[in-house]
Amino acid sequence: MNLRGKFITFEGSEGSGKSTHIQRLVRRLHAAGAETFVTREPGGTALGEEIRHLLLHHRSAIMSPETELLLFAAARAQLVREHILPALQSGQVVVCDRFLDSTTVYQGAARRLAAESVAAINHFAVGECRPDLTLVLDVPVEVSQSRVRTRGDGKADRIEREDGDFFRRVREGYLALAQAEPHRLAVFDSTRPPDEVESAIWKTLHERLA
Ligand code: T5A
Repeated sequence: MNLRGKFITFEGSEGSGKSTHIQRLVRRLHAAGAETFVTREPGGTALGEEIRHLLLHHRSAIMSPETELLLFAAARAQLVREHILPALQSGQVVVCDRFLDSTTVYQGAARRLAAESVAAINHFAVGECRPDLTLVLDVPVEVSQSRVRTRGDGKADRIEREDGDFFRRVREGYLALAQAEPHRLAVFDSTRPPDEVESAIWKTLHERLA
């Protein structure tokens, strides 16, 4: 399988298993001889990590949805130009923990900002830089919340403090996106044992990107 210059993103609610499966996928990619560049959103650059802090841990909980949208877009615009495009051009496989679809779902479906405005800002931020494959890890809201609670640090960030209805809209938003773009997005039941999900992801990579 030649994955040179492919762009793979992971999406899903909090605690859905993105970090877990990124680590597992990268191990398999290295074993298969691929060079990888692994990053996350928001963040991945010095500037982006500062924006991440503002978004998730700013001492004031008050932030308008419009401000939130623009801050996520600003972090992403930097990450794309500083790291993602150069890595793709050099033939690395780029694996990113969240990308454009997070904004479509969290700021669009869940915060209910107008879909056209979200799409326009998304386009301005990344241009034509789009994932080749997006792996959506799906878990019910109750599972997501219980995994976040037992994660260890005991502290919920600004977005994790939203209520169950917000996260139901997040989940539905991802499932609707996957229906709208079935060629790019693949959904995995992430309540299944991690080994099983890992094998299903690897099989999908072969089927979609070989
Ligand atoms: N956001 C982000 C927006 O609103 N708009 C945007 O445009 C962007 C980019 C980012 C926040 O910002 C929002 C979304 C988020 O609220 P984050 O910290 O990057 O926050 O993302 P989180 O989703 O919160 O990351 P988490 O680390 O909480 O979740 P993961 O990475 O999905 O989950 P993971 O792998 O750490 O697993 C959580 C726990 O579940 C277990 C793991 O062992 C771990 O303990 N687990 C399983 N248990 C049983 N079975 C399985 N199959 C399991 N898989 C994992």
